[in-house]
Amino acid sequence: MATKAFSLADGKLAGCGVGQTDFVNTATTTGTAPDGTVVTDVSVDGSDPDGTDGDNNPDEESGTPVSIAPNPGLGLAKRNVKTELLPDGSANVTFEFNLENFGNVNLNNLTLTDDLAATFLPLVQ
Ligand SMILES: [Ca+2]
Ligand SMILES: [Ca+2]
Repeated sequence: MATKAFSLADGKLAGCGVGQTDFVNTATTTGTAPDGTVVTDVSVDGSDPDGTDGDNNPDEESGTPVSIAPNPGLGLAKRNVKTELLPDGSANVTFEFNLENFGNVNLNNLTLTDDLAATFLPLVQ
């Protein structure tokens, strides 16, 4: 038996399907004999292509489960979009906030707090 290990894009699963950490997947192999006969098989979960029955027939097919550990991550960026000086000496300041889920699970109960008073007091009205 010849065995060759393959990796998928250097082992990195892009995105990992945010909100999903459990997957089931099958692979397909195909080969062509010298007489042109094409043979193919769909994978069976485990390390033996013959499955567990030992009958020299690889007709078993089953998905291989993959579980990726939950890895929550959240990022926040804030920028000053515009600052307008008003005739009365006050200012209107417009901020933009961008939140990004950097993890592989959904996040609930998101909150965003910007304590303007901590920075601009006593300017905040
Ligand atoms: Ca078999
Ligand atoms: Ca098979």
